[in-house]
Amino acid sequence: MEYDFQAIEKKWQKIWEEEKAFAVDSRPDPSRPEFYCLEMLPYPSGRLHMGHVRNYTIGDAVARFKAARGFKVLHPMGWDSFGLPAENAAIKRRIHPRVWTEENIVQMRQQLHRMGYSYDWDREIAAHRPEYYRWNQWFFLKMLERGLAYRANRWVNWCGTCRTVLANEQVEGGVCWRCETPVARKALEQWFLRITDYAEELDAWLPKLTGWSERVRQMQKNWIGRSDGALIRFPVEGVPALEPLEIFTTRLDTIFGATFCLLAPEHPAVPRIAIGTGAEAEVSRFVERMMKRDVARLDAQTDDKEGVFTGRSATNPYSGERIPIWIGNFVLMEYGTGAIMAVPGNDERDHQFALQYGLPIRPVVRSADPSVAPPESAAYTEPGVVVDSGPYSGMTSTEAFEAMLRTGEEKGFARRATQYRIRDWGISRQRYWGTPIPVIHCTGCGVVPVPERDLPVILPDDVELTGEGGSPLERSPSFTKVGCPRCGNPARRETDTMDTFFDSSWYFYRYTDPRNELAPFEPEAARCWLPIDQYIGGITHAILHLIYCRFFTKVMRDMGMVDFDEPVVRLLNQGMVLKDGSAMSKSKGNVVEPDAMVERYGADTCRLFILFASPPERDLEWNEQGVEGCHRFLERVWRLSAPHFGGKPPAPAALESARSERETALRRKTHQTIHRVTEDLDRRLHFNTAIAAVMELVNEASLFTQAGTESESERASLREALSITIRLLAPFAPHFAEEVWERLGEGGRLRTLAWPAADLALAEAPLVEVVVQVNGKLRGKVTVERGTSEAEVLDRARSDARVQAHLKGKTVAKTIYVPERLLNIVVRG
Ligand code: ANZ
Ligand code: ZN
Repeated sequence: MEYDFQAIEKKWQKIWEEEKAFAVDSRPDPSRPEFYCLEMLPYPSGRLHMGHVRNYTIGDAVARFKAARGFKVLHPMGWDSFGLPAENAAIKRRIHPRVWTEENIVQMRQQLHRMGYSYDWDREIAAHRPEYYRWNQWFFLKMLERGLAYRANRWVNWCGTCRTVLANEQVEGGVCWRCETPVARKALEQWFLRITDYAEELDAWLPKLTGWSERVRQMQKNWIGRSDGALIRFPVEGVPALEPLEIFTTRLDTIFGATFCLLAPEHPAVPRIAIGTGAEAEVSRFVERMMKRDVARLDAQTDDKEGVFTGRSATNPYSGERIPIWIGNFVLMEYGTGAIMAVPGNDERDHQFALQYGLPIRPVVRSADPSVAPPESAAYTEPGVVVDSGPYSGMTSTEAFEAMLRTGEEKGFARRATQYRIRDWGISRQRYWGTPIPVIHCTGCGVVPVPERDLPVILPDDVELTGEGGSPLERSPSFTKVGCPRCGNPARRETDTMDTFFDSSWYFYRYTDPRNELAPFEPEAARCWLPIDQYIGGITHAILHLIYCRFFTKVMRDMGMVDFDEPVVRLLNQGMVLKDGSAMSKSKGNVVEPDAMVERYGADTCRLFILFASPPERDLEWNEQGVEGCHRFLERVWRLSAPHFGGKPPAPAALESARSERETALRRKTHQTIHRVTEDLDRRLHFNTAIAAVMELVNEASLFTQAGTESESERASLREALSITIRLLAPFAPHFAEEVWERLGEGGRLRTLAWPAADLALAEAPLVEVVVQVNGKLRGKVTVERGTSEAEVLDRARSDARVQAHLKGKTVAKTIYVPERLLNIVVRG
């Protein structure tokens, strides 16, 4: 009897489908607590890759394990189906994005099906369908009402190849994240979401996300970039119409060392400041040149320092000193106030700038340790002791900061301020394949929201996609021409569509109530399932997606839609799948196709290999020998079980009479394995060690089988080992497990059976082996009962002949005892 994995996998997939095995309702069930297990939904490219397979295999093992542990598990799947690739395919192959996307979904659903994942397919959603994206539009309108969505003319990052605006997050090292074209800047009216309103809370909650890795929390912390400092006003000389220059600093303690001020090239004072100084021409040439850079240089550290003098001076409100105002390339308009005081003696960038233009350098903070000399040709950037700073001299940096702030607050030119590096989220895309932003532009009324009853604003079909310039929707008169909902006059529809990160910011709420036509979801349904108990996805989403969905949840909470603060309790970021040491990619030619692997070895083998080969957070090296090894393991379990197929399970009473040494040993191993696997899955999701434990049990069961079974109780102990093996394998190799289970005649579906419980009394090893050393060298071993005292172990050790030989004629100075492991006897003489 062969292990015919293809027939078996088909059979069980069909049964699960017919039995709607993984469908759940949202009615609370006191006997089964809810567990929401979620994997990040894929973009339907048309082909599942190994990264997906790993992500979803981990999720499926969690879902199946939790279900067996008595939870009612929500485990849904859907499609992040709006976005650029569909549009690019349309341009290249003249196929409508909808058709292309739907075809891809059919294919990928089929591939997921073949893997045997336990999804509740009745809850499937797809972002590009009007019944989904109408709720994107609804959320947008709610945010508009609450002042969280707004329009602004902003410098945006523009990718000339993709012909679209890029979010800062989509610019990587100055180039487009997708096509690597250098990013240019462009001024455009854009829609923004005021995520900065939540910056403080998004930051403050990070330490409470204890089910997230430190790494992801740190990445989010850096992205949010909270910075505590002060805003100081410097009056500008000679231009009475100009407001005092406000600067943001985290180092108020250094203000006596400010030898010039710097403005960002985009600073609003720049166009006027140089008027009448003679510096106008040079300033405007410089600014023009600067405007050609991309917007997203959040890390300007590496830029060469460049600047120009404006011809004007400002007054340091603390020292009364007049200092020149320059414009500098490394000052960002997007951060703080876009203006800084430069302290070249204590800030490295300012130091380089001062050297370049011969500006004075005056350190005002030194090390608190007087023997540490100030650096020769660099800034002393640490906090320390303040010097040459009038009444503040001699204070520590912290004391000086606080004292200066108090003075400045009293005199009205300083205030405490916190800045965040995170920017408002630009959601406008000049693209076709996305959610239309539901507003109408009317010459009389301005921006008018589409009334809720008119949702969804349907994406029109009659749009020619050429890949040339501008927004495709602009070219669809049937779409753009519309009556103003307020005054009825002819008006024009907004043609921007939404960033697809909008779609994925709340999709996991929709799964709880996917067919609701009156609301994005029923609060009851969301309350039943959310927050997500276990979320699994790639580390690439550590920042964007995972900040946006936290933001959405907080907005929904403030709208009264949910009553919790954070959407994800436990987060697992699985590692990558590598081949020959690098990520699988078409260009490297090292792609392993899931379909081919499933064809050759079966889904269960692939799943088992993926879970066994590496702990989930680590990278996994694809290795076909490893896959074969897993396949042979399943075959071995099959062969071990086959003689029991069709037989009758032994009566449980037979187990109770188990007496012989080998029976006890096997039963101990069986229950130890239950215990280990359960702990590994419950606590750490370490499938690899769990599977290794099952493999050990299978070894023992093989040896036991080889030696033959004589009594009824021996046969019962072996059957126990086998049936436990099958049950423990079920989350990893579910088709295989169900099939063997059925053939063993155990009755019922494995999937509906509770997880086995370890009998801890049986699992306990009654005897332990203690290594005995004399002066650190191995001299013997003694077998003692658990819990034996140190004195008794020493006694037993002394009675061992080899140990005795080494103790002869010496005195025991002391003993070091590691309970149940090791006894080291230290002797003298
Ligand atoms: C004077 C000073 C002296 C500063 C010193 C630092 C060290 P973080 O911690 O990142 O918030 N800064 C403020 N706005 C800026 C902008 N728009 N573009 C570039 N730099 C800007 O950094 C805050 C510090 O970065 C501020 O404190 C300011 O320089 C600079 F020894 O003020 B500091
Ligand atoms: Zn109007």
